[in-house]
Amino acid sequence: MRANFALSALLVASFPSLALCVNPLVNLTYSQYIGQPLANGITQWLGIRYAAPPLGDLRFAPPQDPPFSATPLVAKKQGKFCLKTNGNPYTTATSEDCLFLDVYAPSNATAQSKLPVFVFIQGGGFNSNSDPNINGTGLIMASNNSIIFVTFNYRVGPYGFLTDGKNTTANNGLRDQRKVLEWVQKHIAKFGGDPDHVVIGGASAGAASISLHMVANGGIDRGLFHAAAAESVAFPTILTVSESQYQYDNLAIRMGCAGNNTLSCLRSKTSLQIQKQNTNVPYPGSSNAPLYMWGPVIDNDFLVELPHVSFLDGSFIKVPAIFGDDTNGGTIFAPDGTSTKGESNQFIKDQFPYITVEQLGKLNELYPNPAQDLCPKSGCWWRQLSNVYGEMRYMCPGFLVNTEMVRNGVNASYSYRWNVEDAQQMADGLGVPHTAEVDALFGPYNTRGPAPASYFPGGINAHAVLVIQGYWVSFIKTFDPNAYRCCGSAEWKPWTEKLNHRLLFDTGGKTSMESLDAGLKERCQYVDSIAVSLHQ
Ligand SMILES: *[C@@H]1O[C@H](CO)[C@@H](O)[C@H](O)[C@H]1NC(C)=O
Ligand SMILES: *[C@@H]1O[C@H](CO)[C@@H](O)[C@H](O)[C@H]1NC(C)=O
Ligand SMILES: *[C@@H]1O[C@H](CO)[C@@H](O)[C@H](O)[C@H]1NC(C)=O
Ligand SMILES: *[C@@H]1O[C@H](CO)[C@@H](O)[C@H](O)[C@H]1NC(C)=O
Ligand SMILES: *[C@@H]1O[C@H](CO)[C@@H](O)[C@H](O)[C@H]1NC(C)=O
Ligand SMILES: *[C@@H]1O[C@H](CO)[C@@H](O)[C@H](O)[C@H]1NC(C)=O
Ligand SMILES: CC(=O)N[C@H]1CO[C@H](CO)[C@@H](O)[C@@H]1O
Repeated sequence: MRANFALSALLVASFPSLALCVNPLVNLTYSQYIGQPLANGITQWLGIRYAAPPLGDLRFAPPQDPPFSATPLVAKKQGKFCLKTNGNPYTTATSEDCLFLDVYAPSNATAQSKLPVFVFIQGGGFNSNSDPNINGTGLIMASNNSIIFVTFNYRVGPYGFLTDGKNTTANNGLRDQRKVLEWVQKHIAKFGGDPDHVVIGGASAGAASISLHMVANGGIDRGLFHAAAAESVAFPTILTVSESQYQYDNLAIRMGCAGNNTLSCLRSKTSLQIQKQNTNVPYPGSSNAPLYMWGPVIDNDFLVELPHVSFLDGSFIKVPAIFGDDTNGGTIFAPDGTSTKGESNQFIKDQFPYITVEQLGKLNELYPNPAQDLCPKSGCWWRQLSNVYGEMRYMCPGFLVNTEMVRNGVNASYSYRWNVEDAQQMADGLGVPHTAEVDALFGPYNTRGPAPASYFPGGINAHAVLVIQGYWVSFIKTFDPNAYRCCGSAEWKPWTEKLNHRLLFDTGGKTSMESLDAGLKERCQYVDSIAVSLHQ
């Protein structure tokens, strides 16, 4: 009796504040969605449509507003993710109808909370959705339930990046992402979020997307985001619309659509028919298909210049930003059978078709391969190629952005290296591979996985999870990674033109600041010097 009385007194006492909390049933005006409060004090809304299904005439078209629905929709299930290139055409995990987002918010947030918002752009080389369905509760709990998390799918491969230069808009996959950022502006306050405090995050092509939103339309700031945290930014080959015409023509030919009306022919096919032909072909002049063929193009609208040039020119949105990378960013991409210098060079040529033989020769000088006999389980040029590719495509471009930020007046420019070694990844020869830290940032249970065993509670790198979450939560809340950093971790000092230093995340969660060594600086100086000729 006594206990019951105490309980009801407690309920009455807390009722006024409960009444203010965001209702799990959120009215987005075009639809109402019913979220699901979880035991950990967070409510999740899964599978919210942020755009109309991109089907029929909307295939290869920019995203349109979502349709109206009168009955409230139960937001309990994630949407399917987008069709990938080189995928199994019969998989049911993906669908052409894939423009969905998920929101995670503290259940006690109110419409007045104005919580910082973290919008994460997953990677996948613009040809797949590599980490759909990230669970935001791990990072939100690391913030003591004081941030909101949004994750989403966007179109990739031909669905996101096909253009014929006449009747289609280019870069629709990036336009999907922008549609999400506009959605956040319109609706996130209804979940307790602050539309004037939006941090965009992303890994790999997601980080590349961040860089492209920064330079989009020549760097016009639409107020869609206020800080950015980019993990392993990719600077791929960027073609103009006309240079990419061969991709369109090749698909049209293989689909049996050659003729006067290729676009309506392509739109008349089922997605299964397209998926059966959704494969890559070599860049003109290369021997083999690149890892990722479809991608952003210079369309004189969304993209007006090569990203490298836009950053050099200062034509980008100037917000506090983190741009960092993993120690061995190339290992998961370079074929582990690479056993000759010729094979190494050919792989680079296949990804960067504009590279010259002189430039390849210079790269061979800068990346010698003295320890060729230490490779019993792999080709003896695998690690050499991994180093070239990892630095050209990811690490050096990241430093370029760090530097151009500062040169253009943004002092809050932070760099890092994730060097947290996991025994299995080391044994597999991967070193500390591309985007490994994503599993730590969200917590090892919360990504597509499987996360490295050492990141789980009790593992030697479990502490590194708390450490990276501390920095990210700080940055998301204050645009400074140090404000709430965790448990004795190092002060993360900003990048300066003079001090090219970065935060080093080490095994076990140890942290320190490190300066770039002379060899890395020299290699990146050369890589930067050829970036424009490579169309990066
Ligand atoms: C949802 O919001 C819109 C716009 O404010 C309003 O017209 C509509 O009546 C609301 N729906 C419900 C069910 O409250
Ligand atoms: C929500 O709960 C967290 C702790 O979980 C607390 O720090 C925060 O102040 C609460 N927010 C509101 C608006 O009550
Ligand atoms: C996210 O994690 C929480 C805590 O484990 C769980 O309750 C929730 O259902 C998860 N959400 C999804 C979409 O898996
Ligand atoms: C979360 O709470 C812990 C324990 O009170 C505190 O040390 C930490 O700074 C808090 N973090 C944030 C982001 O509020
Ligand atoms: C394509 O258009 C041209 C010019 O309008 C016409 O001469 C030709 O017959 C058309 N070809 C086909 C296959 O319809
Ligand atoms: C950046 O740092 C410089 C040197 O400390 C300072 O003069 C300048 O005001 C800072 N700029 C901003 C935007 O904070
Ligand atoms: C299918 C379609 O709309 N085709 C049009 C593409 O654009 C050219 C040039 O603007 C038109 O002539 C086609 O009719």
